[in-house]
Amino acid sequence: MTKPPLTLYLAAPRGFCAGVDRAIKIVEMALKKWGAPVYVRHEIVHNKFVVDGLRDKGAVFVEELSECPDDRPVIFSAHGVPKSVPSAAQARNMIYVDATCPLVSKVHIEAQRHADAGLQIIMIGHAGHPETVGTMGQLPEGDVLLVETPDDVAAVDVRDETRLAYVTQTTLSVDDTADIVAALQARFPAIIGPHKEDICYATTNRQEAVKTMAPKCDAMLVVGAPNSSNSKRLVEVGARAGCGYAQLVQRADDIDWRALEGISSIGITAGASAPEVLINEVIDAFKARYTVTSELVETAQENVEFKVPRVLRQPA
Ligand code: 10G
Ligand code: SF4
Repeated sequence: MTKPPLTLYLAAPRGFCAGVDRAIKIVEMALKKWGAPVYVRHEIVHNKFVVDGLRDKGAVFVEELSECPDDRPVIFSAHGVPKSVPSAAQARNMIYVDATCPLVSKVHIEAQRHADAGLQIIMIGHAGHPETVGTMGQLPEGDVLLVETPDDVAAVDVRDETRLAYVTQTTLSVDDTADIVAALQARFPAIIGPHKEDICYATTNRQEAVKTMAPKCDAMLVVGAPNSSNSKRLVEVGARAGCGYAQLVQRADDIDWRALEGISSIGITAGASAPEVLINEVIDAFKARYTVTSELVETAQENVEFKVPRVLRQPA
């Protein structure tokens, strides 16, 4: 049987960002330096394949520091942690390595700096997401106000309208965040913030590539996990940019071939925590069913790299 033709658009940039790359390296190097088991507080990045692979090498994933023994090293995930977490590790004399992405740490420092200047902070983020919990946890409980939508901005109850600053999660939708920032600036003209928001280069670039790719595609797949905020935003961005079918898949097994019947083009991208091997698996699944012509949709080139912490660069 001859295979039907299919144009496969591949977004670039896609997949691993510099913060994810560094966080995974930190766990691998910690395992080499200290041997197994090394504990990791929260999924190092939101990807089951990555987590399972590290577990096989001896990493033990837990949600809370209280689940770790005192005498084994612990790593904090790339999403960041409240200040109380390293403090508790210190109090227990534990060896810990913070794999928080430097771009998230930058937001933590920003929040602290605003608070030191006497400003009350409003965070734009998703309630309960570990990055939001970590950033809000840089300051005492209740000090940081959270808004998720422009409606939340209308309802927020601030201490002093003239002494406010905002910070954001790094993986939000660029467009939705612009609306929330505009609502904040309209209600609180004196509010201080970053140049635009704290959304990182990787989030911005992946969303931009999807915006360019989506209108060309009959359908679009985002390789990523259901708990991956940045991956879910890519699905939304694709749908909003005009792609009639945009779906998150963890790997090739998740593809709903029925839903794709009759397509002549497919767009593929991946969230910042999805490894390239899973993207290739998805591409190969299309190649098995279609005569594929591939086209790269490249809207930016990335060359960001972050160093691992010094403790891992030194011999044990
Ligand atoms: O997109 P989220 O924040 O859910 O995380 P992820 O692990 O899927 O991707 C990498 C992004 C971070 C580590 C948060 S800055
Ligand atoms: Fe860092 Fe951005 Fe990657 Fe988050 S998504 S780990 S902020 S580079």
